[in-house]
Amino acid sequence: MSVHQLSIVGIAAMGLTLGTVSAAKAFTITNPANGHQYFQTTPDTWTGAQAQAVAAGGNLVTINNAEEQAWLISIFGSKSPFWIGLNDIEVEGQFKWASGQPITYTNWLPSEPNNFPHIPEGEDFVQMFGDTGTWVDTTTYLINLPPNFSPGIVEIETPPESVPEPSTLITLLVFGGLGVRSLLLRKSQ
Ligand SMILES: [Ca+2]
Ligand SMILES: [Ca+2]
Repeated sequence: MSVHQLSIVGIAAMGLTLGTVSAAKAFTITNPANGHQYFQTTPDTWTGAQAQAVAAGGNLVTINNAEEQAWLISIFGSKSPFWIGLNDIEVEGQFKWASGQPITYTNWLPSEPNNFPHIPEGEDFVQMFGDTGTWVDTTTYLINLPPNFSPGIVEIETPPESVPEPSTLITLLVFGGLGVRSLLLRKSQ
C-alpha cells in the first residue's frame, strides 16, 4: 500500500470518528465502570438543565453508588455546584431521580434535605457541591441572592456510537470511491 493510499484510509477513518459524535456531545466523558457518557450543561435552572440532558438523549445524572459519586468529583471537580437528577417536584419530601431509577445511594449534607422554609417556591431540586460532592435541596430563586443558575451533569446510558450518522456513510462512500479510483489509476499506469 502506498503512502497515498494510506492517507485515504486515514481520512476515511477520521470521518468515521467525527461522524459519530455530534456537536452537542463533543465533550462527553465515558465512565469506564459503567460505559455511560457524561457531560456538563451550560448554567441553567434545574428544569433547563434537565431539558438539555433530554435533548442529548440522557437525564441529569443518577448517582447510583459511592463509586459513581467519587468518579464524578474526580472528573468534574468539586468547586462548582452542579444540578443532579434528584428532585421532589411531584410530592414534597418524596425524592425521585429524573431517570426514574430507584434511589440506591444518598450523599446528603447533614441537615439536608430541609426544604428551607423561607423560600416561597420551596426547594425541589438537588445540587452536589464541595470536596465530597454532598447534596442539598435548593432552588433557582433564593431570597436576597442572585438567581442560582448552575451547570448540571448529564448521564447518557445508551451511547450513540452504535448508529453511524448519515455524514459518516457519505464520508465512507466518497473516500471509498476515491480509494478504488486511485487503485484503478495506479493499475492502469
Ligand atoms: Ca448513574
Ligand atoms: Ca435545602
